[in-house]
Amino acid sequence: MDRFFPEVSLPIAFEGPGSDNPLAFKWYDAKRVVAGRTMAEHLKFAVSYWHTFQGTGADPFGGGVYQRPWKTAADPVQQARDTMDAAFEFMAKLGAPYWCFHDRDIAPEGASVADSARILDGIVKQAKQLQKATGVKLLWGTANLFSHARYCHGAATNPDPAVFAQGCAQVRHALDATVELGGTGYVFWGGREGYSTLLNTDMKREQAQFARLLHMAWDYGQRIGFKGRFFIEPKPKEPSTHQYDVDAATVLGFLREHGCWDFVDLNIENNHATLAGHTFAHDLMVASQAGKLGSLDINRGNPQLGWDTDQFPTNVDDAVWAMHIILDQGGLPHGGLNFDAKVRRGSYDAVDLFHAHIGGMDAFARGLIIADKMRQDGFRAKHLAERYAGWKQGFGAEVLAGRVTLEQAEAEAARAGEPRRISGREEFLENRWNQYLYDRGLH
Ligand code: XUL
Ligand code: CO
Repeated sequence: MDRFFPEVSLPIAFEGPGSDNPLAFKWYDAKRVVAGRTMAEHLKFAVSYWHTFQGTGADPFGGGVYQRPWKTAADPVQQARDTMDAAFEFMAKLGAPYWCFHDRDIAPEGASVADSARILDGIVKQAKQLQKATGVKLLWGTANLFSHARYCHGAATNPDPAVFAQGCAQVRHALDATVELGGTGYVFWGGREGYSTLLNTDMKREQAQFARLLHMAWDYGQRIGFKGRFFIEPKPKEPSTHQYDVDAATVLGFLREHGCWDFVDLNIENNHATLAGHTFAHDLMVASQAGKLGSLDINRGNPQLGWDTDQFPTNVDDAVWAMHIILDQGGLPHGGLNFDAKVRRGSYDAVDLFHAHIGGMDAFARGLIIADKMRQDGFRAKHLAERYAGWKQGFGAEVLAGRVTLEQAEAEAARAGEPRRISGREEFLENRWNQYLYDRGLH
């Protein structure tokens, strides 16, 4: 298997934090046990097919710049086959346990609905064989309902039911592919499920249409034996001016309103959370506290640019928060850590793809080690327990149990007098946080 990446030999090995080898892991040691499970069990990394193998380096100011050896065949189906071979060669050499795809990343669209389904089925057969040969598994699948011109005004939320039907056809076959390849999740990211102006848009109607698609897809999934979960991936804007799935809290409200609570969890993406004006940790926490954190897209944004830059996750701070929240909720039974990240336009070489993924895997492995240590020490839990101790007994506990009226609370205020001011200790906690990250030599 040295057809597309001859410069890297199989597989990338763990060499530890002292290693200078750029093609070795410094922290990610698949077999190492942390918090009772191996790193491989905690860190279900997934390579995103669209960025890593179909990315061209194009941006709004210029077209593609990469020259990928798997994209030379003139026939689009042959090119798709070569790309699939390249993908599994890369993932096997990297030691990535999972992958994720959109239908149109892996197979080109055909001349008709039936033709597209036939092409996709052929590529899925090839992928299944490659999964078997390499041991790389599918984390989740999805349908691209945003690139084709017909989806300009949305897919499920389109004013034209004929476009809705086209979207359904794609979702059906993408679900078939996900089941065939053993995926444990299926993602709905609403690329153009939003609007540009209220002058031509009925938001309530459009959101009801999207809910119908979810119900129809879940019903179909159950009939074909899909054992995983649906994930909605929130994002506030881009490409739509206003996207309906703004952030975790908005999607949770949508799920409750439209009867989708029981079968849809959330896939939280770092760069989408920051576009919504939150931190990654905020949206992860909102989803997790609702019991709805299903999976993560772990890229990062860029504070200077302010759009969806989808950079590789080298920020250990974000990784610590993510792994802390995941450990607190006991893992991600159906989801994992999808990169959804692309190398920069100027990172032309295939070896840059290795550097990018190795760095991301190491950042999250470090995040796991540090979060585990914080949790063992009770760093956050102890502070929270102390801070909210007043609500555990006496007046606080009575209020929460619903046994106190507004007048009784007033009587308590009069009795107890002016409360003592209690510091939130924010700077102290930030210093401690940095000690865990930088000073304690955690290996
Ligand atoms: C786009 C994005 C998508 C989804 C899957 O911003 O994040 O790639 O992850 O459709
Ligand atoms: Co994403």
